[in-house]
Amino acid sequence: MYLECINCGRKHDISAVMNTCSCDGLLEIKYDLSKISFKLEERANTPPHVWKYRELLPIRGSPITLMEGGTPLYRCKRLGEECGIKELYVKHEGMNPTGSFKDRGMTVGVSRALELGINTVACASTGNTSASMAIYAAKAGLAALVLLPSGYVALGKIAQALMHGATVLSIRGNFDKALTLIQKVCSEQGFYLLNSVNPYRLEGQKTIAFETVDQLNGRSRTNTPDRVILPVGNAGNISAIYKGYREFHELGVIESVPMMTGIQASGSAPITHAIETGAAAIEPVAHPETVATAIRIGDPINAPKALRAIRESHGLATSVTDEEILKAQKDLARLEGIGVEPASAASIAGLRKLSHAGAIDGDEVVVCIATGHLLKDPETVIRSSHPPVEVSADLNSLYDAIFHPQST
Ligand code: AN7
Repeated sequence: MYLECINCGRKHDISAVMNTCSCDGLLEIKYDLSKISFKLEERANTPPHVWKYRELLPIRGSPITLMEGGTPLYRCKRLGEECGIKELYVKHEGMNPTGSFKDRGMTVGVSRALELGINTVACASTGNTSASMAIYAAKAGLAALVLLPSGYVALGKIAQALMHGATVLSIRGNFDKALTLIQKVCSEQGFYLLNSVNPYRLEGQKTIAFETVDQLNGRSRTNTPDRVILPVGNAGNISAIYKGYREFHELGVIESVPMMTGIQASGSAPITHAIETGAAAIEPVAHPETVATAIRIGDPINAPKALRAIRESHGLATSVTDEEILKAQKDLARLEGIGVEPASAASIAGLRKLSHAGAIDGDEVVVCIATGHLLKDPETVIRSSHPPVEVSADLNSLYDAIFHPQST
């Protein structure tokens, strides 16, 4: 194993504690795949979870694990019909221990912090990263420091970070500002940074690709989706999932790599903008805004990796409005019984938009990644729903409310 810069190609020893190259480029963990044999059939009886794929992960000792991964891949017929897609699946990452995909990255990242003997882990977060880091730090006995953008983090996520014992600070500024600050604090204090600029995080998250292949195997006409659609914020997950598919491709487990398709909220869509204009690099959005606070990010740190993932895989990017996001959240909930937070619903809103525009073929096997659970953000649901009707505790009033709702 070694670290390789995606910008200048320089290789660094795996023991180096660094998140970016001396040229400032992003780093990627590389394996000698010619020495690794991986056959799905050989472990058909092992249920999917992150550490099922451990020879493709960068931790050799026992990891800090809370049984992350192994999330359901649901076939969604009703929603598929509505979106014009014959074979649509949703991978519900909200079924992880803290209710988001971040757990896959944190089991690897916190295990790495322990290997290095660092006793404080830290991150900036729109919420889910902080919740996830807090549970793994708790399990590992490490101190956790979290910086949140004040006023823009969903309630459930803050509750998790607090309950699991992290030091939680809200800054008067947005996520991009918080990330710049925490990077400085980590480099000055020797804390271990667990944002997705850390390549160990992405190694855990790439198992979404491995599991999807595992779960489609024998169930669909192909073990590889034609297209993967997911919300993009700091752009780590799309980069990680693409890396996972490329590794499986190189190992001969799959025959093709899916078209990586990123969806952003229209108020914070620098990656979509770069894809649409063909620009080599993103132009940061100074004041990102969206109801999907998880992806309220204007200057995604993994943009170079994400742009490469989308372009190399002949994928797409688009942006969706808050209204489209909230409608998709409701549709997924009511047509399929899958409850997700707004950011996750962006993938469905993007699918619908691209499909209706004719950019996605109805015969493609499509997998949408539902990145976080509905209960992360109950306040947005309450704001967009009619409140429960209060009735007197007697049968007549109850029947009145059930059969003549307008009179109550
Ligand atoms: C539900 O928690 O950035 O593109 O600090 O929570 O890999 O950043 C969350 C991101 C999508 C975007 N869906 O993933 C954080 C944070 C949900 C998320 C994303 C996030 P990336």
